[in-house]
Amino acid sequence: MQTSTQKAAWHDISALDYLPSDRLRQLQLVRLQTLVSRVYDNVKAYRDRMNDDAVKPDDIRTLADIAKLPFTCKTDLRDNYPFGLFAMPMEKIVRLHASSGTTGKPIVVAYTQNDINVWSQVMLRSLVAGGVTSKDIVQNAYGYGLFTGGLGVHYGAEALGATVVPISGGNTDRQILIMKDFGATVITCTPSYFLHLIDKAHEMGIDMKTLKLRTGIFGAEPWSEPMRKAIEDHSSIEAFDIYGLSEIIGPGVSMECPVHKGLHIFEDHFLAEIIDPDSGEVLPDGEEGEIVFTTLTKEAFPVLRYRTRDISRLCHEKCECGRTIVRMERVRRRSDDMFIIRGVNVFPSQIEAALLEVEGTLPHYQIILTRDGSLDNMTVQVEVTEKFFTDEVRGLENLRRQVQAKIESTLGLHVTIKLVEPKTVQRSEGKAKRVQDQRNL
Ligand code: DLL
Repeated sequence: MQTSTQKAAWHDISALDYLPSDRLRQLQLVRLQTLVSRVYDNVKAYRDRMNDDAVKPDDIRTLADIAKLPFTCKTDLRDNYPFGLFAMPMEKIVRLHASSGTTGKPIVVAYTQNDINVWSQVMLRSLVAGGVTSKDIVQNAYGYGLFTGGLGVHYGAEALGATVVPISGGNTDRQILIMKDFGATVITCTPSYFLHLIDKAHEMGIDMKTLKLRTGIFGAEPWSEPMRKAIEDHSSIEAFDIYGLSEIIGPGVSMECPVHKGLHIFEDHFLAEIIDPDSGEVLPDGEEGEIVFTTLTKEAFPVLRYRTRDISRLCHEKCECGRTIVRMERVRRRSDDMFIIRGVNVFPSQIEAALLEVEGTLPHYQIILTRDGSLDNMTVQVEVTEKFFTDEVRGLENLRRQVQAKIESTLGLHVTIKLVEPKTVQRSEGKAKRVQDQRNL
């Protein structure tokens, strides 16, 4: 049974989501000033950059003064691989994680015991926002290991007093059996992996709707409203979006509440700005741009104005749920997932949205880019429902034309559509890889 002290503890922690905004701003300013002095004193790379820009810790007098500080980019982290940006000696560091990225060396991130506590707390607040309680059984299918997903969710769920099933990713048949036999009420994994779990359950003759699962906490990759609908239509769960990145802490930077109108950023720990990705200029509230975070409380691996490459916008209006902390719009794309084909900028999310509007398609697709002489070609392989696949050829051809027309009108580009049988597009146990660029650019 949960004791009254534990109960008070999670209520107290979650109360930070409802701080009056003047108190929150005050807290952020004090934390920002402390952080800037600390990185200036302890991390040579930050001190050098600030000296180059002629800015000193004392110049930070208001929150808006953050704009005087230099940005940090992924390349700065790579240049200081592995431990160059740590602000604490190794004896104070209790955990390392790493994110592989697509090219080059991984990014290594570090945590002190205090950082782990902060991480557990923001994850606890995330789970509370998703309606999870100590009575829940959380099947945690995010990967355990250097990836932050598994252990991040694990510690938050334990701090809340929920029962964690640390199953990690993969072994899909076993996931379904455990889900059923243990009576899991919450599933945490990437949204694409959950779609795979739905298919697998179906194959095993198990209807997801008859299980006890009622909540899904999905993140680590972009997903869309049609994907939420597909998930909710095939199970009895309410699907929540959770966002985060290793460089900032891992999962638990922001999380949806039951209103599902954006993700609340735990801004007493992570100060967010939106900038124009080209000029670096800070944009006003409500405008779309690249989201930049400053970690206000991290000890081992603090970051100043980290450029995430994720595109979003901020909304400071109070949410219907009563939380006062700022919301970010769900991340549908990254500025660097964009590919250019025949001079046109394309984001995979545009293709996903267009194809899911056509009835008969499934949210499993892959985009293949090839080059024939000097001409670039784009092929979209998309799975269609069993019903369409067994239908007469005319029906299938009709569907192919509809998908093609939808994508071509969205992008203004010719595209080849290949409709494929259900379960033929490669599934991932973690983040889905949507684009295969075979052009050798
Ligand atoms: O993916 C942390 C995480 C684990 C978040 C579990 C949520 C759940 P990284 O591997 O460092 O960390 O990847 C971070 O993934 O910059 C985004 O581009 C993308 N991403 C993460 N969450 C979302 C989301 C984890 N909810 C990168 N929607 C980020 C869209 C997301 N993209």
